[in-house]
Amino acid sequence: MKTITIISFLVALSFKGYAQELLINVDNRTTKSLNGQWDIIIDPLENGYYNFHLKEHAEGTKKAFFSDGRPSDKSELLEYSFDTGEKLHVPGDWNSQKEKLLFYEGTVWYRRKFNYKLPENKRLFIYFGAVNYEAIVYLNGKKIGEHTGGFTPFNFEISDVVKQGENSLVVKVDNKRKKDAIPTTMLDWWNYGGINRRVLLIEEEQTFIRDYHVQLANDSFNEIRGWIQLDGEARQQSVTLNIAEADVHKTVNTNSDGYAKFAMKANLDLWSPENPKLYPVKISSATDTIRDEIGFRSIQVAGTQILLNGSPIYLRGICLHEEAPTREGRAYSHEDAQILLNWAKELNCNYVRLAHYPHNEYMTRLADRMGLLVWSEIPVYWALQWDKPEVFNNASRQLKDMISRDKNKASIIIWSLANETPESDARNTFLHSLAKQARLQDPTRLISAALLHGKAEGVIRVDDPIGEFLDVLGCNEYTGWYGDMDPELFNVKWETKYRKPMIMSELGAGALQGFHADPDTRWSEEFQSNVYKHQFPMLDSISFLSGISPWILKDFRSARRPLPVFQDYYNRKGLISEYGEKKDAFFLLQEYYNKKQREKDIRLWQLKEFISPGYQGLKIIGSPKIVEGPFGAAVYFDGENDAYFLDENPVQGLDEFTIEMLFKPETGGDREQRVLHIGSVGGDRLLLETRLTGEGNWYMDSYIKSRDAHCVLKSSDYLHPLDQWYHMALVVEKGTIKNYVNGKLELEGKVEDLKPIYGGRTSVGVRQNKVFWFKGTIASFKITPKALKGDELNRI
Ligand code: GCB
Repeated sequence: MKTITIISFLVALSFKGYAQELLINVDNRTTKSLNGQWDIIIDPLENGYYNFHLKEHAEGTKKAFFSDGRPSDKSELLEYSFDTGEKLHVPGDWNSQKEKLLFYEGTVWYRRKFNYKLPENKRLFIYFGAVNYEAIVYLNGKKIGEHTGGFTPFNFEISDVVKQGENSLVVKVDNKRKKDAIPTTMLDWWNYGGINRRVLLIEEEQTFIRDYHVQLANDSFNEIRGWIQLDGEARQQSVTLNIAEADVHKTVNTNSDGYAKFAMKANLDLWSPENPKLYPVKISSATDTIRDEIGFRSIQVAGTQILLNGSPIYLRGICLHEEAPTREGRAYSHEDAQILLNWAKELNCNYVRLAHYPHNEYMTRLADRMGLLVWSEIPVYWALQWDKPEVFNNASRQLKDMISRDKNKASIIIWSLANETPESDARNTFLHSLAKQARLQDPTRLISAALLHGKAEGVIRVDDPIGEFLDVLGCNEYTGWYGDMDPELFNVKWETKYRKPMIMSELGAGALQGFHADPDTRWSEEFQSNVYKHQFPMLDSISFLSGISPWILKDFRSARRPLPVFQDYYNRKGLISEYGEKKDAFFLLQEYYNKKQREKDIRLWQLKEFISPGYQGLKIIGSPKIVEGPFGAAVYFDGENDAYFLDENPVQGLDEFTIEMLFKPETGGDREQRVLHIGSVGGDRLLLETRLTGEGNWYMDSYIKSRDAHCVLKSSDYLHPLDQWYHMALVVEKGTIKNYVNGKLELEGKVEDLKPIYGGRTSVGVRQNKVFWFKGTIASFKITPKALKGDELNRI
C-alpha cells in the first residue's frame, strides 16, 4: 500500500487534471441523482472561459459562464444565459442528442440547479461517472476541481461550498482531440462529448469507508485478502468485515492513515461463468457501514493456459464498444448493459472485451451477476506521445481509477494496458511502468495488452518486447479483411517467443447488414461470414491460444469510416447492425462457440502449484483429503473444500513441481464421481490415480515439473461405459511410465498397442471387470534442464 500511496501522490502532484481519491461502490451509498435535463451553452470559442485576449476569466467575473450570471437590471449587457437556452440530457453525449452537434468537438457548458440541505455532521461529494474529455467543475461560481480523461469516474468534496437551498453547478466540458491526450487525435470510434455517465451527490459521515479491496488471494482458493480505507478525522477505528454466508467476521484496526489490511480463510463457493455466485458483504466501522456484493474466484496462468479457479478456461469472447444498443450514442444505463450483455450471452460467450476504455459501471456490475468474464482497458490506443511525462501521468491516473472502481468485481480478470501501440523504447518503458503500477495496485488479476504481430515466411510471430511484462498476450489480426481475402493466408503458423497464453483480442471483417452477394464481394454478409469460416481452423491450430474476442458485437460510429452507402461513418465489423439486426456471421460465431464449449467444457479436478521449500510439506491447492493410499501417504481429492498439508513430501528429490490432471468429458453425460488420488511410491516416483464413473469418454492430461526435469506426459483417450468404477493410473519414475491398475503393478499388455504420440502416450482402462490396457516405456520422454521455451512444451 505504501508504494501505491506514493504512486498516487506523485500522480497527484504532477497531473493537473487531478481529482480527489475515488469513492467506490457508489451504488450502495446515500446518493441523490442529478441526472436529467441540464441547461447548456455551446461555446466553440471558449468565450465563457477566456476574455478577448485569451486570458482566463477570474472567479467572480460575471461574464464567465461558470458565474451563471443574470443581468442585474434591464440595461446590463450580459451575452449568455443558461436560463433561456438549450438543454441536453445527462447522462448522454451531445453528438447523438442534437443533429448539429454530431461532429462537434469543442466546449459545451452544462448547468444544473439543485436544492440541498446538508445535515450537520455530514459531508457531501459530487461524483461524475465520466465526462469526455476535460471537465472543469464549478459550484456557485467557485471552481471545485477539474478532471481529464473521458471514461473514468471522479469526485470532489463540496461540503464547504454547497449552500443550504439552491445551488448552481456548472461544468465546462471540452472534447477537443489533442495529440498529447489519451486517446490521441487518431481513433476509430466516435469522439462523443458530454457528461456521458451519471452525476450523483453523495452524502457521507464525517469519517466514512471510502475504499476497500476484498478479493480472493491470488494464490489461494480459500483465503480472502484485502484492505479498507477510511476517510475523515476519526481514522483510527476498528472495522469489521462481514460475509455472513461464508461465516466470515473479521475485525481489524485502521492505522493513523485510516488504512487496515486483512486476510482470513473462508469456505467459498467460487464465482465462475457457470456459477456467478456473489456474496453479500458488509463492512462497518463505528461511524459508517457499506454493503456490496462480491464474488470470489481465482485467475492465474500456467504455461500457455489461463486458469479460472485452477482450471484451464477457453475464453469465448466478443469485443464491445460502449454504444447504446437501441438508440444512437453512448450506452449509459443498466438497460443498455442488459441488452448488450444478453447479446454476448446469446452468442454463448463466457467473456467480453470492453474496448477501448473503461465502460460504465453498470456493465461490470451486470457482468458480475451474469457470469461474464471481462477484459477492461484504458484508451492507450495507437500512437501516443510516449516521452511526455504528463502523458504518462494521464495514463497512470486513468489506469489507477479504472482499477480502483472495479477491483472488487469478480468478472474482471484482465486489466489491459494498451491497444496496437507502435514499438519504441519510450513506449516500452511507458507500458512497463504501467504494468508495474497495475500489479502493485491489484495483484489479483492478469495484465495484458492487445499487440500487433509480424509475418515472415508463412509464420506470424507475436514477439512484441512488452510481452515480457504481460501475463497474457493479446493480439489483433485481420487476416482476410485488411489486404486480400485469400484462403491461403489462413494457412499460416503462429508462433511466439513467450511461453504465455494468448487471446486473439481482435479479428473480423465488415458487412452491411442485409447486403447479400457472393463471398468475394466486400461489405456483403457473405464476405464477412467467409472470413469467419476461414478464421476458425486457423485459430484452432494455435496451441497457445486461450480465447478470442472478435471485433465486434455491434456496428459503431467512427469518423474514420466515411464510405457512402456501406459505411456512412459506421465501422461495419459488427455482428449486429446499429439497429440491432443480426448478421449471418453472428450465427456462425455462435455455432463455433457452441462447439468450443462442448470441446472445452473441462470438468477439472486439479491439483496446482505445490511448492515445498525444504520439503516442509506439500501444499496442494484444490480440495484434497488425506487418505490411506496403497502406497502410503496420499492426498484424496474429491471436490470438497479442504486443503491439507502432508507431513512428508511424497516426492523426494523434487523441490518444485506441478501436477495437473484434466478430465474432459468428450460426450458430456453424468459426472457424479470423480476422484483424484495422489500418492507417493517412494523415491522419485509419483502415483497419479484417477477414478471415474459415469457416462462419457474422458482423457487425462498431466505433467510434472521438477527442479531439473521438465516432463510432459499426456495420456490417451480413455473410454469407459456406464455405472462402473474405473481406475486409471500412471506411475512416473524418472524417464519411464508404467501402468498400474487398482494400485497393483501389472506390466502385462501388448506393447504394440501403445501408440506413441507426442513422444509417448500410455493408457490403461478397465471395462466391466475386463482389463484393457496398454503399457510400455515412453520412447522419447524428454528431460530438459529447465522449463521449455515457447510452444515446445505443448509439442512434446
Ligand atoms: C483495430 C482496432 C480497433 C478498430 C479495428 C478496425 O485493430 O483496435 O479499434 O476499430 O481494428 O475495425 O479496424
